[in-house]
Amino acid sequence: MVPPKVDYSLYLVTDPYLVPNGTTLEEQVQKAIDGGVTLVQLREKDAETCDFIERATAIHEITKKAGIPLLINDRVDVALAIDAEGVHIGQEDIDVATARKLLGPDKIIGMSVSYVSEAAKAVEDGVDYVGIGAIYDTATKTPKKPPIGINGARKVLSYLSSVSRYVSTVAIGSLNLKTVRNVVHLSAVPGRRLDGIAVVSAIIAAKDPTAVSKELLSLVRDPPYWMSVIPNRDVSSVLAEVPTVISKVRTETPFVHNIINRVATNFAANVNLSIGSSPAMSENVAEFGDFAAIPNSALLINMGFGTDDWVEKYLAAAGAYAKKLRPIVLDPVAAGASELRKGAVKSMLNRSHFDIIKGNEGEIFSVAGEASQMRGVDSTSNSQLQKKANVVEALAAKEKTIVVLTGKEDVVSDGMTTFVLRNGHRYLADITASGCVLGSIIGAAVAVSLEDRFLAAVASVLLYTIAAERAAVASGVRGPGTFIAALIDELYLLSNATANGDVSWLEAAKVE
Ligand code: 3NM
Ligand code: MG
Repeated sequence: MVPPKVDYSLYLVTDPYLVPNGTTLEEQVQKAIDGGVTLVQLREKDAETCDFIERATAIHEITKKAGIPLLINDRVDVALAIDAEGVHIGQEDIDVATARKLLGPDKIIGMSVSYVSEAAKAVEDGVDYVGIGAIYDTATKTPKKPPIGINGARKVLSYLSSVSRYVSTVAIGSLNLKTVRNVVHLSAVPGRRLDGIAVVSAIIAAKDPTAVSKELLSLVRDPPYWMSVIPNRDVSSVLAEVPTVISKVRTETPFVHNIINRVATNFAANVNLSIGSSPAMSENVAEFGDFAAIPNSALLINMGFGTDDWVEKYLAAAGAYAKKLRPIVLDPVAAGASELRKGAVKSMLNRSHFDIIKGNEGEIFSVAGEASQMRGVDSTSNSQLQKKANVVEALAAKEKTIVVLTGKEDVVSDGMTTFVLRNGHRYLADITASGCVLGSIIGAAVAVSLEDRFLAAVASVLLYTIAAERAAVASGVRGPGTFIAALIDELYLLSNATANGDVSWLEAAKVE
């Protein structure tokens, strides 16, 4: 007999201690099932065997009526006693072979894994699914290992995609309304994604388990806007749309919330104004939610200053914008320069999605976990450029983002299409914060072009680098100081010209 295909989308794991006062575990489970839970695991760490069996019988009545499987945590004997559909076992519990012998071939056996090595063993032992975690620290269970983050889940999925037998997967550990979307969709690798999520407190402790379950299920099933990439793009069709984005910035006045270092603040605000966008420079968590609720808003996180609470602050801001489905640009300033910065970038990528990541070669290579090729090498040789393009494209695909690598040549990729842009001027390297303010322009552009973030990135880079070329030869420009003023002027002039239908400046674009 072929076992029925199990739906792992929303897997409820129970905990008797987290049930709110005035209700029962049984009632909470019923309400959760009403909201769409597809699988239940009864987890009773302290119950006497007779009580465990009694409760399992009651819960099994509920799950049978709903037509969904009930698994028992750890206790194969309890599973046998009530003829449950399977068991979930931990790394330190009964071995899979013994469990399989006792339960037979048709029961579901799942196991907790944190690493590829544990997943490999579980696959070899013949489990039906693995619970990958803990993704994040959780108050529900004292962790034996450090949390593995989205990247840890990605590694296990990547391994499982190479295995011939299909082993199902759920992620566990602080999965809730805030974390589920990123964990499920960002962890996906080519040809493989999580089959679902396992949740304890977010459902069991909820006042309204039905509503929470419904919402969690849609977060698991419906891919967010940033999962779609436009295929088959060519240079001329993207270039043709550049003026639209630049005009829209002027006509729609997007709100760009810059969390940016002090060195760049004034320059960035002036640059935002010059192209028609409306800047705000706020680091006060209390107003992030209000800003994110502004239509046409975008957030720029520029990691220029490594202050004590920076990651928490950035993540609070990112969470506020993600909740409103507004775009977030990350500028991982000096990402590889210290252990502090490397760790900060890692935490950010494990906790948030970014719509566009912009940095120079050293920064982008560090974010991608690649050794930078910068020092002592001619980075403009063809093989070096090819390597850069490969790193940018792979990072964009992995993080479901647009990556902009700035330098003598700028490289932009959505993970599928990669452009090399060759405009710009040497003076950009002679002034401070020239990279930072490009982030502010990208913020404005992506705010009005959420459906095409690659275009927003290309339009931003072209506007900025062509403005720099023109500013460098503008009358009165004698060096970096006068160049800054002329750059702001040129951005202003080009933006206005574009909005008035004059796009002749774009003929200078060098894109391939
Ligand atoms: N197992 P919550 S984490 C039961 O890492 C359990 O294997 C974990 O609870 C593992 O959804 C966990 O409330 C608790 O964070 C998850
Ligand atoms: Mg266990």
